[in-house]
Amino acid sequence: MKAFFDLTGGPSGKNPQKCRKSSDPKPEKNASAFFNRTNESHRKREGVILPAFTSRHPPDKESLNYPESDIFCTMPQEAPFEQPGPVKYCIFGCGTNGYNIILELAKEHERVIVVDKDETRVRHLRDQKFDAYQRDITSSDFLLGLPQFEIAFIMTGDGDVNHAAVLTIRKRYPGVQIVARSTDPVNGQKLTAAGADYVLYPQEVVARQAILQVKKQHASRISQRLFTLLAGWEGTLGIITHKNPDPDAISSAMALAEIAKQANAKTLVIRIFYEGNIGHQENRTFVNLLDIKMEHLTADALEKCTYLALVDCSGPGANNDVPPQTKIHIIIDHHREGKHVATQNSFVDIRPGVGATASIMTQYLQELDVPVDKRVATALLYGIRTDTKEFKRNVTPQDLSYAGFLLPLTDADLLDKIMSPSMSQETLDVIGKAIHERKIQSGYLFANVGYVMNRDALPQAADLLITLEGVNTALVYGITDNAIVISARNRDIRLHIGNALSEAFGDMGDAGGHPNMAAATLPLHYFGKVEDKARLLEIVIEPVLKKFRDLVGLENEGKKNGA
Ligand SMILES: [Mn+2]
Repeated sequence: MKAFFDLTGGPSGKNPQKCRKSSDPKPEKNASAFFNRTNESHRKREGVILPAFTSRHPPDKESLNYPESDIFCTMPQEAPFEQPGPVKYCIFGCGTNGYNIILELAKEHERVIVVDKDETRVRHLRDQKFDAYQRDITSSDFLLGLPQFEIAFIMTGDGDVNHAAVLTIRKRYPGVQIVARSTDPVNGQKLTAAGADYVLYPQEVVARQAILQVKKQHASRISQRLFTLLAGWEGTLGIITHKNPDPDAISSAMALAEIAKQANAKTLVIRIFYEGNIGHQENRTFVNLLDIKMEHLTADALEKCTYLALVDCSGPGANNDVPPQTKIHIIIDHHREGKHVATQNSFVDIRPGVGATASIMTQYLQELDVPVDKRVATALLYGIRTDTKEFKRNVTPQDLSYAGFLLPLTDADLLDKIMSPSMSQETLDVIGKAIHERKIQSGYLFANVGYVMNRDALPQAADLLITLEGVNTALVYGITDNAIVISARNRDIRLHIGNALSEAFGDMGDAGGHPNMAAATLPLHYFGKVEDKARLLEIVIEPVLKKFRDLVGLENEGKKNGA
């Protein structure tokens, strides 16, 4: 379990930003202002701007597929007819790629002019009523006589030719948006340096499109599989979250329950289970406000379930106390270090690339067209936000797109209430005690908070103490009914606090985390039977912490200083 995130409560409630806050508007490009003015004067003169390409003869595609690198150098001819008003798009190089762009734009009734070096090709284009010009785009004056455009596609198959064209266009029209076709990454860099706004790799576009489509299809298939599976079940489905569940786990369980209800309202009873506790006040507020029915997982309850599903953890025993050999029917998760046991006929969907299980669950809801009520949408959005640290950690475009799908379905007031929960008396006491009891040695802060009912106060105390001047690493520790709990924060880049805790305490219990935040839970049975908890902490904590001090070199330093 070393690889898991802060075991003492996951994301700490550090005033998350309001999600409805939109980003600042982007400054407009100066080009549009320039072209708008031109538009106006044209409109005044010509009255109406005719839509381009409303009726076209089917073009003869074959005749246009000439090699793109032959460069003709004849005198530029004028276009056969003039179109009123400014031209929006200009396509330079009309091989297969350029030609397809023209066709796509024509479908959207966009105004397009075409420039190519090949006389025959230009003639064919004109025959199809395209506004085509013959130019050698490597010459410095190829823009002469061309109507103005706002967007340039430079599409020849020759990287150097495209590079020369980008330079010329950028020099003449600083505000024009330039899309340039690249032949290889080095050429791509040259095009960007020359002023291309967007560099296009046709091979990459094909690959990306193919993968996107396949993934879409796959998502729809597995969603159907899950639905069919649930529809055929009879009995009780137990949905189990990971230990001390966070909003990602809880909201994912809710979403799976919704899907199960939709698939099978008649013969399937759905129960949601958790272990540990829901301690962090934000998480408690979350469960209370959203009225989520969750039960403590017991061996008895486990036995009563006909089917078991795990969400936000990758298998029995992975951050949950489900016995490792238990048959699990559904596993949906996004953790990297999953060690799931593949069992026959079970449904496993683990996507380590995705920022939150809630994102995966949102996709299921979307794919299956399951109605998403306000509670579920609010929970899922909150789950995605907390698991991605407000869209800052492990976030993928999918997470953002699912968050975007959920946003209009959520209850903004509810979200507000969840995110600004009141602090419990105990948390305040623990923080107070941590401040009072702090001891600092060479940038390390240690704070003993004694007995705590709720371990989630610890990371909050550590979050606060790490901000203290002169402190690089903060360890806050205390004792609960069954374990010694340590929460650590670190901002010394030379130290990986997760690895340090794992190394010092890994053999006594669960310990580990990230370079900057980590936690340890050391079960009391490891230290033998002692009745008085506070006394036990006193007895064991010094030898326990000594292991850490030795590891980071604090113990020797103490001796040196003492000597
Ligand atoms: Mn998660």
